[in-house]
Amino acid sequence: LTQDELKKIAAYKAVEFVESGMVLGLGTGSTAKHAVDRIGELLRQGKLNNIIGIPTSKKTQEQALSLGIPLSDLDSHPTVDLAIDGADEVDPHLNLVKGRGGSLLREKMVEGACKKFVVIVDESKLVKYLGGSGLAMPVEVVPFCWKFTARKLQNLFEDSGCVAKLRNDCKGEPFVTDNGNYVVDLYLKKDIGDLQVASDAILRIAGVVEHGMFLDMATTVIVAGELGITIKNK
Ligand code: DER
Repeated sequence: LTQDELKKIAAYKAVEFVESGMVLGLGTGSTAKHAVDRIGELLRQGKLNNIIGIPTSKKTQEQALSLGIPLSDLDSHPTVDLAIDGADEVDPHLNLVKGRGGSLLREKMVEGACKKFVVIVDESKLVKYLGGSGLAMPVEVVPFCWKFTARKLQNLFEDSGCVAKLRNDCKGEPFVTDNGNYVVDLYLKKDIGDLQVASDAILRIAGVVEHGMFLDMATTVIVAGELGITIKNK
């Protein structure tokens, strides 16, 4: 099975949790895309109805619009019944790294407002500790003096061999989020220790808007692997 087939299997399994009449948080990324497609298909087939989608990015908003999924926002629906989204990393306690797609702020707002947050991943996303994949730990920062903020972030985790890099787009320009901010990616060589302490320290830096660690937020993680599907509950 290809990685995308595994992503699709996890996504379709998550959509089984969707009931008619729900307000749904619609995730962002290649795995969540399959879930949004599936929801659109079930609506079209009449197997689901009265769904309201709360998109976590402009990209997902466009996808949902093209599928005819009725949309709204957190101002109109401050409580969300169920959110389905992917993740970049999942640790054994179901803590997540998200945001390599750049949507972490809106994702964290929507997923923080939901009763159930179902995460969908292929098995490659499982890590022993967050940052363990050696891939980016995203932090959304204001563009104003981003170098100053990036240096503070790098110094915060210097004991973990942290390198902070501004994320650029394909044209070599700074990547700009849906909210008009930049993303500084942290590359860690070692475990950063207590995640809540790390999270609080990051958010104390004035230029930081939000970070990609989603701690104690997932209620269920659906993992699709070569040997089948595993469902982990909080
Ligand atoms: O950017 C994000 O938060 C995405 O949800 C990411 O974490 C997962 O993206 P993927 O499903 O394309 O791997």
